[in-house]
Amino acid sequence: MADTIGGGINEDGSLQNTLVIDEKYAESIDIVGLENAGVTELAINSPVKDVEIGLKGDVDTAVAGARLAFAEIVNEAPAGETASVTIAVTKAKKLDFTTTGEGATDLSVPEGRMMKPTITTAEGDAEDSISFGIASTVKSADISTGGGNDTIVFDGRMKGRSIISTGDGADVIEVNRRSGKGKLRITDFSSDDTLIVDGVTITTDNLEDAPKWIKFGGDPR
Ligand SMILES: [Ca+2]
Repeated sequence: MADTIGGGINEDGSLQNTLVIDEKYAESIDIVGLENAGVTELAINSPVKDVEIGLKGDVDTAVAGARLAFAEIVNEAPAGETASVTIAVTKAKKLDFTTTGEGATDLSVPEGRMMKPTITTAEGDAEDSISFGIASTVKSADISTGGGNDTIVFDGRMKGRSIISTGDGADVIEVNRRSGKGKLRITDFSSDDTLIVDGVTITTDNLEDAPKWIKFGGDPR
């Protein structure tokens, strides 16, 4: 059995962000509406598997606390809206973020370990922002941001091999690898895109200036 919990009700009666969790985990998550800040905070008190969060794009969501495994976050926001979510848990294993509609994504991971996440934002022209902060560790991420001018920032520790595809648009990828020996592959880096590594701007005109641990083009494996 699973419980469906609304993050709240809008003035027009529509349901805000929804949370679906197996009822055996119901006591593991506190849902705190931070009214003044306009944020729904999910406080994870003990490790939770298989939580599903549906983002409608109307209320920002913050997930904080203990470990998450196989969490599914679905951006259901309509075109023109942005689903904003901050994930600051100790460790998130195999997070699956997908966008079903045309809404934009603003995903921030300021801290904690993000292990093998798959993040897929809108295929269309939504302008997405994905950032991993200085207190975060990202290992072997698979990120695809589709059309639109997207921004992806890595400021923390990097491990494993991450693969990103930024699609059409003028995309900006900023990498300030704080520690770790993680590798990065950008599958579709084009003349519209900009890569900034430790303050050095790299375009298709000076790919040779990129560090060796950043590769371009399709995955040869
Ligand atoms: Ca793009």
